[in-house]
Order: sequence, then C-alpha cells, then structure tokens
Amino acid sequence: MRFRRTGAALLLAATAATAAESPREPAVAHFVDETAAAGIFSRFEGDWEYMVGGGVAAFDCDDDGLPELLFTGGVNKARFFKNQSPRGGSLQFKETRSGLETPSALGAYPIDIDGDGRLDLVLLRVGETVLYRGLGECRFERANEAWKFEGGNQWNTAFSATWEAGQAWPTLAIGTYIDRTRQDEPWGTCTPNRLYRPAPGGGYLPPVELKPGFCALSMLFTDWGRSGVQDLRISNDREYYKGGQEQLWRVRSGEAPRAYTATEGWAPLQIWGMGIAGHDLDGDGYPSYVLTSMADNKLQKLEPPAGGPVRPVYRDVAFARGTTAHRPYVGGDVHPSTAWHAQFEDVNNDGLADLFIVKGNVGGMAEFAMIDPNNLLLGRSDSRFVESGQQAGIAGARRGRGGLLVDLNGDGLLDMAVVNHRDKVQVWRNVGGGAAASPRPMGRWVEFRPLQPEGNRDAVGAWIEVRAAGRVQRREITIGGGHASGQLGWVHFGLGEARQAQVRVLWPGGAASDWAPVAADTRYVLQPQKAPSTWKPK
Ligand SMILES: [Ca+2]
Ligand SMILES: [Ca+2]
Ligand SMILES: [Ca+2]
Ligand SMILES: [Ca+2]
Repeated sequence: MRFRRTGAALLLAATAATAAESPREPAVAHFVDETAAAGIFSRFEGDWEYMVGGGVAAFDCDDDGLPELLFTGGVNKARFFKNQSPRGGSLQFKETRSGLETPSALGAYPIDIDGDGRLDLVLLRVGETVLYRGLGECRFERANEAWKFEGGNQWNTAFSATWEAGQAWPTLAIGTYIDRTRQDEPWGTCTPNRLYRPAPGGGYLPPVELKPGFCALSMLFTDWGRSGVQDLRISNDREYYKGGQEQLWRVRSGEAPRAYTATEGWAPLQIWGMGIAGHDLDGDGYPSYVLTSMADNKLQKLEPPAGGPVRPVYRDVAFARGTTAHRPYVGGDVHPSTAWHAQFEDVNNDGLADLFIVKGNVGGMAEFAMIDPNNLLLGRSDSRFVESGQQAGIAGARRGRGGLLVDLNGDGLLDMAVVNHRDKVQVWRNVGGGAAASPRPMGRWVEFRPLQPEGNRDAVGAWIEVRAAGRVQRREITIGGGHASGQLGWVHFGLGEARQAQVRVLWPGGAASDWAPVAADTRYVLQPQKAPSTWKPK
C-alpha cells in the first residue's frame, strides 16, 4: 500500500507541465471495415430481454499473441472466431467450434478463474450466468458445477472481478437488470446484484446479495483511491430504478460489502448508466471515470485529497474536457445520443489516451437520435478531446452496443470490434495514417503482458507505469467495465516519437518493481523480480 501512495505523489510533479502547452491537433488514425473480408459474421438479436447487452470478448487462447474474438448473439448462439491474421496484414478469422456457442448470451469477459494459466470465460446471459473453463487450444467447457458457482436465473447484464488479499481465486461480481417476470410493469423491479467470494480450496461460496440493486449495466472493480484495494463501481440505469443512484461498494477482505454513503463523500448521481471506463487522464495517479448514458456522458474526476484519507468525491469534467458526446456529430439528427461501451486507449500512438464510445438507439425511441454514430475522441495536448469518428471512418448508422479496441493483427495499432443491436457485428482494421491498400504506421508503441506465477496470473489490480518523453502514463489492470465486453491480453501504450521508455509495475499487494528500460515497438512480458523479457511470436 505504501509503495503506491508514494508513487502517486511523486508523479504529480512529473506531469504538471503538460497543461501549459498550446494544443496540437491530434493525428487521425484511419479505420477500414474488414468484417466480411475477415470472415466475421454474427448478429445480436432478440426482443425485450436483449435491448441491452450485446458484447464481444477478445482473448488469445492459442498463445500466438493474436486475440480471438467471441461475439454474443442474444437469441442467436454466440460465435467464436480464431484469429489467423498475418502480422501487420489484413484481418483474417475463422469460425471455430470452441464450446462457448451458447444462446441467450449478452456479455462476455475473459479471466483466468482457476489460475491454471488458461483463460476462462464468463458469459452473462438472460437466465443463468455460465463460467467456462479454458481447456487449452481454444476449447472450453462449462464449469458452474465443478466450481460450485450458482449461476442464477436473472437478467445478467454486468460483470467485474478482483482478487482479494490472500486469495488464489477471484471474487466475482455479477450485475443484474430488471426482474424478468415483470415485463408488464418493469419500473422499480431492479433485482439485487451478487458477489461471489471464493471458497477455501477453490470454487465459490453461495453468493452474497448486493442490495439494493438499481439495474446495473456496467461494473468495475477499480482502485479509485489508490489504497491498494479495488472497490466496485456500479453504473445503473435510471430508466427502471426508483430511488436509485450510481454506486460504489467497499469490498474488503473479511468484511461484508457495503455501499459508500454521502457522508463519506459519495454524492448521489442519477443517469442512464450503461458503461464505465477508467483512466488516469491527468497524471495525478488517480483514475477518472467515463460513465456513458443517454444525452450527455459523464467524466468524473476525483477531488484531490487535501491531506487525510482519500474520499470518493468526484466532480464532472466532461464539458471542460470535451467528452459529453451528447448528440450525433454527423448526419444532422439533433436528438440526444444513447451511449453504451466506453474504453480509453491510444489509437494514434501519440502518448495521449483517446476515448471510444459505442452508440445506438435502444430500439425505436423517437426522442433519441436514430442515426447515432460511434465516437472516437482523440486526446489533445491541452487535455481536451476532439471528435475524429468521421475522418477515422467509423461513423456508421447501426445501433451499437458493446465494443472493443484491441490490436487484432499485432502491428501496435489498435483495431476495433462492435456489436450492433439486431444487426451484423463489425470489425475495423486500424491502418494508421494510411489507407486500406497502404497502411502506414503511426507513432511508436510498447505492449506489456504482466504475469504472476500463480493465483492471480494476469496481475489484475496491478498498475503498469511507463515513463517516456518526460511524461508518465499508467494503466490499471482491471476486469469488467465497458458495456458487456471484455478483453485480457496485451496492455498497450502509445509512445509518440519516443524510441525508448522505462516501465515499472506496482504489483497487486503493493510491491513495486524497479524502473527498467524498454524499446519502442516491442512486446514485453513483465514478471515480479525479473527484468522485462521481450516476446516474439513462435
Ligand atoms: Ca490467438
Ligand atoms: Ca483457467
Ligand atoms: Ca492518442
Ligand atoms: Ca492492429
């Protein structure tokens, strides 16, 4: 714990200079829709119980360094596609039998639950949530019974996980939506969320209910106050709760979970909460959080603690930073937007985080925009964000829900996948500063895979810090958030023009590694008490 607090304070000084620079217009990364050519086809369909969700998961289950894709299909079966893309080339996938082909799925998150080094999958479904154990070579089998996991029979719409102190298995949080039996009068029928803690020796204890539930559409375990422990943020849909609000649950080892209160600084906020994304935007060590909603989206920044314990006091800076994204930026529809998945990544590798927001009308809500293109907001050097969706080539007319930015062809440029409601999914290849026929690299980058020897193998809860060109960037390793969509794998940092950088890891539990030099355009495996080791495809 102490390591972390010290690190955060030191870095304040290192990054304070950025605000004074005059803004540079960011370079636009170009995206090319390669869905059909890549061999990807899937549709998310269904009525009432599938109006939310529609997620995609990215994870590398054959250890070639390229992520596979699993698309949930609503009433259709989920579809799994093995990644066969040539490195740096056009996207190529092949639908393969994985064991994950379940209907009724609306969200998917990869996670190594049993710590055997093979990724497992959590599939959120209308009905039972199912845990799938990875068997290797991209085969999976149902594990609810083996792991004593009670999957319930709810409308399961959100997921996050953390490893509590001393535990080899993760604590799982499942968010639920409306009471499925109350479709005629759904208002005020939000069902409790559930927290599953590991049983001694593996598997799960019966779930603890997180009450009241306020119709959760996104959850994220995140170390918001840099205490060394991840608490649970829940974003809730005001459309269906009565007397509800956004929630932050204190989840501490050996204690019953409890929601933070207004007395502790957690101010009531009512939004149509759909997705959460966190990132340390200011270099002060604390993550800010985007909360997607209908009309204006929120960007919550922690009030700097003035001595004493850090309190969960947030102020909205979305307007000041240019991230409200409250109505379509092309197409002329003046109605407000409906936003779902949110994710911070650096798509143009300039060292500044960018913000991806997937949008789409719930269905036929005429008071909201019908043509509501996804946003790709580029971070600018003056800390504001500027829209690039149209120039980037991603401004479409489909009703988006889940999505991901993830490097699908291993070239250090983050590509894009989106699930659309009652429509085809889409994948785009990031061709940098070039075009479809002539991709051109954009900026430098470095990617990391933190690995621990056992238990929490993927180091969920760790922070990776990268120092380059006089700035420090940092990322928290989390599982959850976004909208119904998860990924686990290489952690990407844009480096601008820097050819060298330094990296260190604040491991879960508080130990900090020493700063170590790394070269741009390279992938490294990071392990405790070892120097970074370069990774190359077999
Ligand atoms: Ca792979
Ligand atoms: Ca596993
Ligand atoms: Ca950027
Ligand atoms: Ca790429």
